[in-house]
Amino acid sequence: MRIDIVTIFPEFFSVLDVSLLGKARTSGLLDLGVHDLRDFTHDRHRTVDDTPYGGGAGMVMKPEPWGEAFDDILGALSSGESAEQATVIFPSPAGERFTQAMARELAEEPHLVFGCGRYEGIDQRVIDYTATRARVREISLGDYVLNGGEVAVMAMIEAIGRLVPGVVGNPASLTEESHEDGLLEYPSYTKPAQWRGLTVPPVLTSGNHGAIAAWRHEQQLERTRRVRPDLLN
Ligand code: 6GU
Repeated sequence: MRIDIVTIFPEFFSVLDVSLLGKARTSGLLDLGVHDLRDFTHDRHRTVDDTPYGGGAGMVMKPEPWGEAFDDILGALSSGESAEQATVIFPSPAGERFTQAMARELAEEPHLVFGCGRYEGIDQRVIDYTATRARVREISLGDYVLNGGEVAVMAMIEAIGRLVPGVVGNPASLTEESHEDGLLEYPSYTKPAQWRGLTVPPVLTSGNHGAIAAWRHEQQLERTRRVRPDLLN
């Protein structure tokens, strides 16, 4: 999978060098390009924002640098790929809600491009124009506001990247996670069996695999009812 990120904070994404995603990059499973939006400006101050038409608080990101950045990324596609095969994602608290199902869907895509907005947002024409060249989605992490899209994109890339075949060594560990079956995960335990006066639930050391599976499912239901009843309808 090819991933391009456009941002005014490219150094933010250096953490993608480490851990599982870092390994996936080294092995070629993930091909990541981070682009500095300011490299597509032409003025001395490398300006990326301006005051909003119609007035109001804050600044809006100017369309021209975004246009040039996407021309560069979508115009220089590898042989065989056309711009329509790219999915451009704009992280935004005004977008559709990011879910595990969406992560699974996006993990199938050959090319994702993330446009990280800052300030009060990006000039709407950037989104409208890009939608004439590629599939565009505006996606939100949840109902709260971040200063910019960078942290949200990091979360999305981690959720999507781990679902790309080969990135996670043991595929079984992907299906036994919270949200994969619509329920929260059951609690986990390891050795020692006794720790600070707390014991491991006896069923887990019983060797009875049917009883263990039943107990884990009951724990999933109980936890989900208690903290996320909205998942149960
Ligand atoms: Cl994707 N971006 C920003 N700026 N804030 C958010 C968000 C995204 N998701 C939740 N809050």
